[in-house]
Amino acid sequence: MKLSLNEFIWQQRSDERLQRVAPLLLAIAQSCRLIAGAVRDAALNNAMGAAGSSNIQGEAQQKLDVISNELMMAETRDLVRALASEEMDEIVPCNPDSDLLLVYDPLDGSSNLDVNISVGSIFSILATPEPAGDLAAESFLQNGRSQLCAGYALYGPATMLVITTGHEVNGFTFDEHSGLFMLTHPKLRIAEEAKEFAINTSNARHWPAPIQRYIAECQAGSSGVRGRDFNMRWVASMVAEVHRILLRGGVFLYPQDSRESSKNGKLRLLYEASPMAMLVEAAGGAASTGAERLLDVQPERLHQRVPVILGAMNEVALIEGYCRTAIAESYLESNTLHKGHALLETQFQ
Ligand code: AHM
Ligand code: MG
Repeated sequence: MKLSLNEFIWQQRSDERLQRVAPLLLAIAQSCRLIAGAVRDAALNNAMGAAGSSNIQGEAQQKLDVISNELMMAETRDLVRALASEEMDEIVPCNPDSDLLLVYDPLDGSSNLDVNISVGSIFSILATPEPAGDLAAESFLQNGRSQLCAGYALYGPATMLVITTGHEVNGFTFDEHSGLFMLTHPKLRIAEEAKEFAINTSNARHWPAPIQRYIAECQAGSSGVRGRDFNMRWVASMVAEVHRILLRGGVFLYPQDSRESSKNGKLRLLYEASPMAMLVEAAGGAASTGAERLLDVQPERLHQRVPVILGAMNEVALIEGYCRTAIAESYLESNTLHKGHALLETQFQ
């Protein structure tokens, strides 16, 4: 017999983090259920297309971005001290009695909406650093190791909720008949070796040399140094890519590149990279910027971007090795401490 999310939480009484976030997690699950419905029925409800507004990064918001953001906020605001979202410039103060913070991307991959390809929601739950009183955006600037719980909902052929509190990753499938999320994918694990890589190769000419080297070696397959063939996938929905990696392995890269607009990559640290890194590590994989473990990155701004390399442990280690070799070579060439640090910060951060 499959457990519902409620029953699972009840069964995991010794997981203190899970118990602490349980009411909020159930509210997030409810909002994901509502977002799934909004996505499914959007064309019927005149909810497709641009909202006519843009977010803090200047990206055009879709109507569904705005709807999803409001659904997540409405369901969770009584249970958190404050929340922050990809779709809102500033944090939103909520219940002063709560000791939890929620940061989320309500609808990731929304450029895929018009073509009916999988999208998702990503969330991260943090503890408030201050026991009481007002909060500032700085309260959210905690590294990924501080997350109490992270997860995503995938709106694909089935709606799924995948969560972790750090020690294992569990996947729940939404059952339309009962209206419950049921545990269908317990204890997901990522194989150490990978047969698939995912990266937007249209950016190849802008990538740093270590990323170009790694992808060229994968593409060379059995006739190159890797001695075996790799497959490639790119959905352009991070939730769908991470979900595939949790289920059948592989590696995902969204590196920084040489263009000013992408010098820290595309993905945002607090509500995209950090929660996915927590999930991937809890499933036995690894997540890195190329220069350091993703969960160690100290956020400086709410909406900051970060390079992302995540998935199979051995592949991530190999890419990190290439990045470190390049950093060391540049450092030796430059012959000055200053340039070495600058390279570390700008090229591989
Ligand atoms: P979004 O938050 O504006 O949807 O952007 C994030 C998405 C990720 O889901 C995905 O990995 C990436 O952008 C796809 O980027 P690209 O357009 O380069 O394919
Ligand atoms: Mg996003």
